[in-house]
Amino acid sequence: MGFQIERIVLRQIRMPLLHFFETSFGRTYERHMVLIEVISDGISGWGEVTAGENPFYNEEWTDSAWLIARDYVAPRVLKHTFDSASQVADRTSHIRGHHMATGGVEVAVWDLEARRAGVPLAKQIGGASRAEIACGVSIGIQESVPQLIKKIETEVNAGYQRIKMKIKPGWDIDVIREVRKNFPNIRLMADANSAYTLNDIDRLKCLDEFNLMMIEQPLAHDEIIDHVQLQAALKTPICLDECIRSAHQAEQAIRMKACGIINIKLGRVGGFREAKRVHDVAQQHGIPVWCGGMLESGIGRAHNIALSTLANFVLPGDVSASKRYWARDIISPAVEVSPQGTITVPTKPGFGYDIDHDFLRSLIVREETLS
Ligand code: OSB
Ligand code: MG
Repeated sequence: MGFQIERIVLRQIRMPLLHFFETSFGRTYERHMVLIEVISDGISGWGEVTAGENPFYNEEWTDSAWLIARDYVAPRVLKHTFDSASQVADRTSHIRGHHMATGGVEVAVWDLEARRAGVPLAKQIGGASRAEIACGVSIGIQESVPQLIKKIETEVNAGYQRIKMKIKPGWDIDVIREVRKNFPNIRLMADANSAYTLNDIDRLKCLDEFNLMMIEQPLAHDEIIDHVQLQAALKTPICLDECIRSAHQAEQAIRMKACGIINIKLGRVGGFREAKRVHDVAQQHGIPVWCGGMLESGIGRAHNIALSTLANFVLPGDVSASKRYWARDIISPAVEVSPQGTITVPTKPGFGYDIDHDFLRSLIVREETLS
């Protein structure tokens, strides 16, 4: 049965992080995220735009996402009759880039569809292949090596199944060597967020000795071919993050042997429809995937949990407990991780957590209703 979206509410919220998060492209102290509520027949679906505060991870940021969602996505989605949420992406496929803004609306409609059907979002997207998902953590660049060692120890003791550390030129070989000395057997990986070029090939080859599970996005954010050359020179598998914005690019990267693993982020590929396609193409080629994170609030986190239940999400993702980021999350209960490093997939309809509306209201920076 078809449905129409009668109203879309955009809300920008501000959430200070408990600890700053530093990558090769900069530090984040607080998040400004755009939340999307889509309403049909008195039922609401919720989504989160995963863009950062600045156009440094990709071209999007909070303000661009607000404008794209308001002026280009909402008019194409409002009052249109959809037979299924998988059709939403077609309405915005003429927009170049801005996948996080379009994806924020798309995932909200999937949540709405799941609630209308009375089923968990994980089931609605064709996942639910597992009742719990495996969790890793992403640890930012720290002020000192001892501080990094301490953080890793905390997370290993909490049960997380793999540790990802951020690297950049000058915070790489010597730091990883120190980490390996302290933790010889943990599942460890490094994420460069595009901080290197092919001129650094010898430096990157040095990382082979540390038995890393993978090196994530070492080279330019839009450069698949250079990764082919680097992968041929490395024993460690390359995992692509920034480079993979569509299933087509995933297939090209895999066929060219630019990577052995793919990190799938809902926002980066524009929502569940394309994320499922990336997942499927990787699965057909025997390439494992895992779910990346963008320092999401509980709403984006819940969507990531649902995504992680697709069958080929066989590696621990960057989906971790709410309390690692926030003094208080906007969902209830907060996302919790077991001592075995797993999150139990919720079984309620939709994304499966309650929204703490009073708390959410207190975080709002701006709000606009479109109908
Ligand atoms: O490259 O995976 C990344 C955070 C912001 C931007 C890019 C990335 C990240 C993370 C954090 O690694 C993942 C998380 O804990 O949400
Ligand atoms: Mg990354």
